[in-house]
Amino acid sequence: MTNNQKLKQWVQEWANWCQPESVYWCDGSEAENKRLLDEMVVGGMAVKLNEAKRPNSYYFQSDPSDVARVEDRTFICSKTREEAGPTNNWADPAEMKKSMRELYKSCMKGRTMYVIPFSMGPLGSNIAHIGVEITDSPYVVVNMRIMTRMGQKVLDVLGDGDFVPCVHSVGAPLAPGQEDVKWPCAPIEKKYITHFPETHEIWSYGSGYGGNALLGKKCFALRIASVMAKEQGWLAEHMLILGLTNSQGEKKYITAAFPSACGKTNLAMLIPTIPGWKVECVGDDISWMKFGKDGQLYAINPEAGFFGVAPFTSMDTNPNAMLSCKANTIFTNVGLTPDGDIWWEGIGTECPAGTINWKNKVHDPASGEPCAHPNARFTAPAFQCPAIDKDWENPAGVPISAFLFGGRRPNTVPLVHEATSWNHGVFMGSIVSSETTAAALGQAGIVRRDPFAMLPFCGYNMGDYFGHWITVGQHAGAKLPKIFYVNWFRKDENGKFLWPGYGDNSRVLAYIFDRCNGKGETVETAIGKVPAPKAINIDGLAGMDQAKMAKALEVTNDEWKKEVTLIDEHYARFGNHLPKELTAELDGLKERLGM
Ligand code: SAT
Ligand code: MN
Repeated sequence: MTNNQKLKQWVQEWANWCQPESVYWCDGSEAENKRLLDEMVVGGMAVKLNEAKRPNSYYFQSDPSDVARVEDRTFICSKTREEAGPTNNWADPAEMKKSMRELYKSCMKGRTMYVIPFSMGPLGSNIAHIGVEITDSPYVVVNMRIMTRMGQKVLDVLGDGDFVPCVHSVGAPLAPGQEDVKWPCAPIEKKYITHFPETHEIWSYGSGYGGNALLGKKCFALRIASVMAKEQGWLAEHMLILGLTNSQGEKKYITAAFPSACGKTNLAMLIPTIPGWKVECVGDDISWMKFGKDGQLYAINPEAGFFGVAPFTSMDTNPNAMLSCKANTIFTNVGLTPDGDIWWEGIGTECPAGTINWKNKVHDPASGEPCAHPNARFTAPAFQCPAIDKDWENPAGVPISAFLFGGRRPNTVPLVHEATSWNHGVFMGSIVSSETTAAALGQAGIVRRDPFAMLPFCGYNMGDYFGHWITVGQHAGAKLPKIFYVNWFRKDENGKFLWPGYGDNSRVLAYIFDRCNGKGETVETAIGKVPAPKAINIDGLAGMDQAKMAKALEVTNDEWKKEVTLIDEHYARFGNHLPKELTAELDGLKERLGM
């Protein structure tokens, strides 16, 4: 319970408006969790998995229309369109609130309104922040319990302090006697994921899925937090955090930002192939960073669980992720085997006959339809990861030595290169890109910019966000992390990957570690420092030789001249919001390329 008057009043007002059957304050206890899950099993929304195979774990199938974040229904409602910038959907805050209020009117009829107090980050950490989500979805409650610290203990820390109010409804009121469906949600044209940067509010309507509904994640920890970070002088980033220990036992922490489908979760939980080295996971998706008194940047993982893509996760590709979800896990839109366990494409075993697909039909491998939806997810507690770092919940955070940016590029971008200055590193972050691979995603071979991997997650004008990064570099007494750009996905002239990736990425991490200690030989190029020949350890790496390494590390001025044309186009979007420091970096690159 709480004496926070602002919170009580806010809950009361929304209860009056949404007209739920009852209001329930979540305490976060095991008993409460069990009760909600049991109720969903009885109601036909969830299946309890085989206790012997997958203890305390549950299976959900979403509505086929509600399977992923909906970026074209996501809005940044700042006062002006310019504040939202060229990369966000904008709507006028007053108008958006007016039309959404109509949608919310009586929208919880026949349902319970749950109040979820949650902390993003370890309770009481001075880098953490508290939010409260009201929702009519018990699925959201049980997921938020894994993904955040949640319940009474959060109210105790909150006291009468401030919180980020998050309003959520699946938008499916029940008339008296009306039977509920398995996955209530609203049609796409009624879905809204909206953010109000001036007032740090989040309103979400119509979807029950992932980042649309678990409002602590992308909505708060990235979109609203990026706004707070700019106001308050810190960083809220779409970055994994890993601890890297060398064979002498020395440890450094690194964060890394990649667009989707670049193996972020795999890198965060990597098992090194170089003897004696160790990678431990602090987080796989989001990093909040603040300067300590010593001038170091300290990072926390604001989340408490992994909301991971299931398909193609296996004991081969990511055993730590597989072991993280061996119990106490919620699975959404994967396959359900006849013996009450889960299955998905690429899990590493044959699909048992009679497995039910995510659309609740018996899976027919001959049909060409996948058994699991490509965006099927597991929600697993982070502490269950065998490679979890001992300091992953340290309220002080972990000190960051290096930032990595990267993307999926079959050409142009070398395996690793290093920024020559902070501003140069910000330039690297601002041009992060991936080349589209699947024709299904539109045209293949198109370079898409995803600056800092924040394109769908920056809560304000992206040009001003670049400016914030420049400002961070000017922090008095800062001991700034070194900045690197990696590309695991470069291909040779026959379309074969030049670098094996996965556990062998530890070889690149080891080089970066050495660079942070002032070791590791480099060669200057137009785009920054690349490793000298033999600076990356390829001992025992089958199929690799110095000639192939040279290809992986090659910087070709002709390719970069083409790239610069693309960067010019990309930068043009930001108009006078583009920091002059970045224009200067691009001019410097052009000059070095002889343009
Ligand atoms: O659905 S989430 O936003 O939580 C996951 C993702 O899309 O990256
Ligand atoms: Mn993400």
